[in-house]
Amino acid sequence: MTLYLVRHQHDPAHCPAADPTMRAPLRHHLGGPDASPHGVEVTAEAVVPGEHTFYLVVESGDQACLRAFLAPFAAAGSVEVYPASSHPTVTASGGCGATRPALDRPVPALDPERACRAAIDAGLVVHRAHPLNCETAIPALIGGVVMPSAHFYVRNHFTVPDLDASSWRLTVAGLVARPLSLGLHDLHTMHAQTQVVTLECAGNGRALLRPSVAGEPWGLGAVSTAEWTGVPLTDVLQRAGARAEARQVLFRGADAGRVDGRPGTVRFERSLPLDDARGRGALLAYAMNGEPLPVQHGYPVRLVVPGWYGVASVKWLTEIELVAQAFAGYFQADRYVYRYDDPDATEPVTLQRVRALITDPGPGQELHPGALVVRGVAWSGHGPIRAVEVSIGDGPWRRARLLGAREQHGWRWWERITRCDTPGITVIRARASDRAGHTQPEQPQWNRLGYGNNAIQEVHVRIRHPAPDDNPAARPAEGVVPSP
Ligand SMILES: Nc1nc2c(c(=O)[nH]1)N[C@H]1C(S)=C(S)[C@@H](COP(=O)(O)O)O[C@H]1N2
Ligand SMILES: [Mo]
Repeated sequence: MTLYLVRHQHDPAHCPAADPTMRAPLRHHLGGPDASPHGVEVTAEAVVPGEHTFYLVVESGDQACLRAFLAPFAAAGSVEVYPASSHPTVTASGGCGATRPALDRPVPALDPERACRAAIDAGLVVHRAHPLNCETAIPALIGGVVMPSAHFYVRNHFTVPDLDASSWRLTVAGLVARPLSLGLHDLHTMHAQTQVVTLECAGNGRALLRPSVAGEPWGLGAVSTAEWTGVPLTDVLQRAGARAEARQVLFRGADAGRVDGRPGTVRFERSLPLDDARGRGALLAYAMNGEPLPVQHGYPVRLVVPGWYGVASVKWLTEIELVAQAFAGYFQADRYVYRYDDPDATEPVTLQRVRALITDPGPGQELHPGALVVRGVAWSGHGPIRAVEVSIGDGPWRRARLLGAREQHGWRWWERITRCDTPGITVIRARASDRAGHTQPEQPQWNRLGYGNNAIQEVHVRIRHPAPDDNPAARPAEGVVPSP
């Protein structure tokens, strides 16, 4: 569906709204069931009184349908149709005057406009429309262990490929005994596994770093959890048979484009050491929450590497290649490395650092004094969560209760029921530790590209003054203005 703005004007001497023979049919045409057979949805309409001008905001699958729908207006006067964008889409794209980045499209791409509008409609926080990048609104994380796929954050480097599953192939080549070319049907007939896995972008929390760094300005919502179904990667590697010289497994997505500092067009490619490719429970996933993968999450097949930052989980996977040397592609060597002030001290971005997120209460929320429930999620790529502790108003750290099933690679829900009676601004903090012995730092470990910020989160809330009836001692004396 495309958004259109329509302007209709007519001769004041022949105002259809004043004509008893036209009034009712027109009203019926606009408000009644007439619009849907034309594939047109009227989302807003307004008349400028006295100007004989009428505006419509409509969505339509194509302009011919829209023109057919507008025929009665064309008969009564002029009709102008403008393809339009919603305000958030334009803002996310860099404004009205912004030129769309010229992205190479080696394969058919999802309409960026539509993808962006669908993300906005789903309540995602869109940081960029081209390529589409959006984070989950923190309140949308609240709920079950997994979350609806529509609320899952989206991180893209290039335009989203719109692949045809019937012709899609996954090739397994390089240092293998038996090169493979697998179709989706081949994967469906292999042994399937389902796992709950939390994906987090390595840049999650980047916007909170000081001094600030360039890159997508993620708040704390570039993390989500889904139930993924697919074929264990190790089964496919076994079928192909790694040769003795093979050290790394390279994964190539169908998406490509231009990047800083490298000539020509670059594919989205990432490698894993062979041991990690075999031993971490990685999946060639074709389903997310029991449905085929949504296009923006890698349809028809993506890699899911549990415990690793999301960059390892290559979407729109088309090629697997076994190689003897460390891979030094753009997304492996130029990006997704921790660069500190010392240029020699660089490290690759690998496992998710331990972190707790407070989903409730939200920042700036006003609360009544008394019982206070703090809840959220916690995860670590290094192992299961050992404990989550909560501190209220700079008070001591107190254990939260870990809730629900312990998924091997999914986040854990936690909750602490406590009290807070002191009116005013109060800081709530939560800190997680994992069974591998890691815990969260007070301050982020700043790095040039802004990865892995797992500093302890702070949420400031306002505790209201108790109502005078609750506590007569708190009642302000006559003539005294209570402090705000
Ligand atoms: N082919 C391809 N795979 C990709 C990416 C990409 O841009 N292209 N982005 C990666 C990054 S950085 C992250 S955080 C995850 C995001 O997955 P999601 O969009 O399903 O949340 O996909 C990874 N896989
Ligand atoms: Mo990412």
